Amino acid sequence: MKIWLDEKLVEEQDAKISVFDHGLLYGDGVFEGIRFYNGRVFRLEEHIKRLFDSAKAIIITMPWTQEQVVQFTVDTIAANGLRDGYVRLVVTRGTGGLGLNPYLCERPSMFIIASTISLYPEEYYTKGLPIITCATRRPAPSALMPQVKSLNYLNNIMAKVEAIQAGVMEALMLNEQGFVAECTGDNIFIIRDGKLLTPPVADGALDGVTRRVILELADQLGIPWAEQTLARYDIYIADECFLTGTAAEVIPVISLDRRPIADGLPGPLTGKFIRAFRELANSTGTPIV
Ligand code: PXG
Repeated sequence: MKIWLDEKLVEEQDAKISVFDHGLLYGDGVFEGIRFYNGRVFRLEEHIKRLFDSAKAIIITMPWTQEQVVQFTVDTIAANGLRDGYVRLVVTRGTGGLGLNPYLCERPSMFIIASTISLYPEEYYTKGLPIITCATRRPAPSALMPQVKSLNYLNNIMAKVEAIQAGVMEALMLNEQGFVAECTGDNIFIIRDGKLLTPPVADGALDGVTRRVILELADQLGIPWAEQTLARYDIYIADECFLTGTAAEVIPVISLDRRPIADGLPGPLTGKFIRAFRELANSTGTPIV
């Protein structure tokens, strides 16, 4: 496997970063996960823009342009001869001393891994996913901005552990006020009386690229939608529920806290979104050349 590291492609065994890198020492950095389908990278420019926005928000000055990073990403996928898969970009603060001060790190590091990812077994896409509410809350936006896709995922990992210990694969995370934020690596949607609802980003969700795609598809399919603060109650009484994310794609949720959502089967509009998403993902994107 060939990895992009800083300015060039290197073999996997040579893709190493310093133990003094602040990405490792402090989780000081940002990342992106992007999928490619059928020889095209899905929403590549949008993901790279979010990477730059995340970097800017934590005062990392990118030494590359967005156009360059788009090209590096495509080059890394092409160098590995892949047409379908997942690409991870990581930007760290770079190497510095022991001590938090980011200004003592000289230059950010970036590496790009082109591989594959599978978050949930295939059967869950047809049968649907049971989820639980976890006790671990999303950090307040005043503590960690939810829009920043940072290397600080301990909060989400602890939530994921709660899910696994409860015997399911995903957990619903609430914000400090007790309203629905998102899941550990996915945004959440419900359908109620024919209307699509998702919490606003300000309630503690990442501004997901897949989330934006779903809202665009809702417009195309003529399904009304709104960003609305949701409580667990709204999910318990929903007609349908699904999660979205680059890794998860679109996946039906069939129960929350062992309470079936509607009749406990994936809903018809969810199926429509899954099909529309797959069609779009397989037919659009930046060509890998
Ligand atoms: N919320 C969180 C906290 C995320 O980390 C999403 C929502 C969905 O955003 P996108 O833009 O992907 O639609 C994410 C994205 C992984 C993995 O390794 C997680 C994500 C993306 C790729 C891989 O579990 N999370």
